[in-house]
Amino acid sequence: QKKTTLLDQAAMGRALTRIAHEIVEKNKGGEDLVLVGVKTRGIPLTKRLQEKILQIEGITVPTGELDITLYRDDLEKVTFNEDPELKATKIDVELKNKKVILVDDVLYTGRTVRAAMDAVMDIERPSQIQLGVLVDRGHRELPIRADYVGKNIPTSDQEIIVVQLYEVDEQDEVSIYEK
Ligand code: 3GP
Ligand code: 5GP
Ligand code: MG
Repeated sequence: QKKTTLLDQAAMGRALTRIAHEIVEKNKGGEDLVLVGVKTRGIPLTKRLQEKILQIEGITVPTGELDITLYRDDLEKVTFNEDPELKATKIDVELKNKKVILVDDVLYTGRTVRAAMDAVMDIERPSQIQLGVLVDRGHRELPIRADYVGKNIPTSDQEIIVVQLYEVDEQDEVSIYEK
């Protein structure tokens, strides 16, 4: 059941605007960037960042998609050593000598990001891979960290973060639930 709203529409918008500024600052404009979204909700997030970077810098950063899914039939079940698998890729731009920014809604164990990095490396070797997430909920099982974070939300194993984006869920909201 729901506990609290952590980001409303306005706060989510501000967090993404800040991340877009951080991306262009760190990458000195963003000419050689590619934004790659991870499956469902990472994809609308890449489109929103693309639009914000266009407003800030006047350039359209190309985007791509990865479908990486953990075959967890029950998300509530405690799972160990399960690695997510790459199901599909849609990246129509050259990645060679580009800086790839992976984008996902939630960073948790880091296993999805590890699989995403493998998938990108299998396509072509970019000059750099960076990571942006809307929410970092902690509990890493791999030495992975995000370069851009919308909000750090320390969670217990009993809690899940529900991310709703209007492109998918008809509203923008991040909230915390108790299992
Ligand atoms: P997403 O496809 O937008 O990332 O995994 C399917 C959906 O379930 C995900 O949406 C994610 O938001 C949601 N979800 C909630 N809790 C979990 C979790 O603990 N693990 C995974 N893999 N997904 C979760
Ligand atoms: P990881 O692979 O880091 O354990 O989990 C990251 C992936 O699982 C992300 O794609 C994210 O969507 C999903 N995920 C993990 N935990 C949560 C959570 O609490 N809430 C949501 N919405 N997604 C989660
Ligand atoms: Mg996700």
